[in-house]
Amino acid sequence: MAILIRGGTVVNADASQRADVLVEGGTIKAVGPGLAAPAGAETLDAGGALVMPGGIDPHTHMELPFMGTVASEDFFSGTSAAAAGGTTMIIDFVIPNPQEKLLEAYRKWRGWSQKAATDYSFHVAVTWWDDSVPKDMGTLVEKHGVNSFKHFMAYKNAIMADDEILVKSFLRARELGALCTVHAENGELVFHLQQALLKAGITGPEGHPLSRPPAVEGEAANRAIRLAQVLGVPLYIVHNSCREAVEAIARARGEGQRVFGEVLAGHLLVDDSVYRHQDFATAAAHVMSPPFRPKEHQAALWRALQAGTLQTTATDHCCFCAPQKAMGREDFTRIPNGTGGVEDRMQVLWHHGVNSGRLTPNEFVAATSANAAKIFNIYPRKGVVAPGADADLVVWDPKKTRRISAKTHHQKIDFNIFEGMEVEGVNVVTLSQGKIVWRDGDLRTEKGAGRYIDRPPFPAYYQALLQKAALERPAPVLRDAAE
Ligand code: URQ
Ligand code: ZN
Ligand code: ZN
Repeated sequence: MAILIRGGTVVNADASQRADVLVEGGTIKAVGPGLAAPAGAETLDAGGALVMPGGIDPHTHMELPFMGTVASEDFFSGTSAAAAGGTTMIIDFVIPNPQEKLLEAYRKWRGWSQKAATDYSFHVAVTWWDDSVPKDMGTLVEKHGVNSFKHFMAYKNAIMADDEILVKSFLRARELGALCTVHAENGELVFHLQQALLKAGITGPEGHPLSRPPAVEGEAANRAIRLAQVLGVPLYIVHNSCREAVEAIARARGEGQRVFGEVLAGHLLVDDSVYRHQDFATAAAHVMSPPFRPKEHQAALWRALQAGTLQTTATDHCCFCAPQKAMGREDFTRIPNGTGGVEDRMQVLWHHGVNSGRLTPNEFVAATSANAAKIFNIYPRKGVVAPGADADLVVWDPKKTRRISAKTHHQKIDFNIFEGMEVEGVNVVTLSQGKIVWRDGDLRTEKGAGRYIDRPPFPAYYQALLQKAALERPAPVLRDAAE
């Protein structure tokens, strides 16, 4: 059925305009003033509200098996909670166990995600290497719409990719026209610091940030950037949490290297005092990696988002409830890493980003939707209110308020890292594929309605650019050898 959203202001990453929006059959049919409602169409009066692209969260982990347990949020409840907060698409992660074939892991995750309520896609992690891995990477790109491969530089003795794997995988991704992404923490240093802290008798959650100081993240971010530079591949660094990582990205981008950066809503707003909470459950609930940082890092992250050094925002939504977190009661290295936020991202970023004057509404759309769509090559299907785009939209009331709480959120987790936060500016309606899935507190998502979204490899010009650059200006190490 057609829906005509009347009287709103359409806000895209590039511009805003007073316009009606006509959606039908899951896509946007028309955007413009004074649109006529087709016979039988439902009319939504947006009267003064904003109409924006639905949020895209490029970093979630629904029902992730991790650290001896499984994340409590599943693909249906998580995409439903996301819709309640204005996010209409997630990019989740297939994370093969070492020795697990990438294609088998991909099929397993596709099975789990059948229940998703809104659209989704997958990054695939390269956590080990043998001859099957580059083959499966090729099949995933050529046949399954995967255009991004993740590398955890942390989590030694589990899913950590060492430099050998990084080099082999980055080169294979380049052949395929896929984007390399990294979790940038030096896993060897984390392991050493964890053992030293435990030996010194520090076993509580306060040990978590001590084992992963900003230098551990800054080193890995810079190493990944240099590897990408020498190998001639673009790079996307997930969940940058500290000044050191942002400085590494700013330097590389300033030298013309194609490096993208993501920041989590949590890292922009929550600081490391949470780990010194007397109550184990509260401190443990905030254990995620990289950890929440001292306040000065938040200012650096906001500046980087404003400056365009960081392009996307995400949540790393990876939920574990109190009994699961208690697995690390005697040893902080056993606390499952992860926090929630997929329902709150858009609203906390509007309140602390736009209401504070840090971001314009257009920059908000770029940071919460359009940039992720462009970087992961699904724009303008996603990330814009324009004819032909998927009808994933929010009607946003900048004056409506919400008090965030685990007591009222839709996320399947017994804790909220933004507990008690008052925000002004919320989605009053969310549409997914042209259907109303959220309206004034009424969540109407349907299990299985979500679609898997193919993400094509990057256009040929990407490869041409890379090859041209490599030919014209051999990587430094080759140039030195040539001289
Ligand atoms: O590292 C990640 O991104 C996953 C395993 C979620 N957990 C976390 O602490 N960030
Ligand atoms: Zn990570
Ligand atoms: Zn993650």
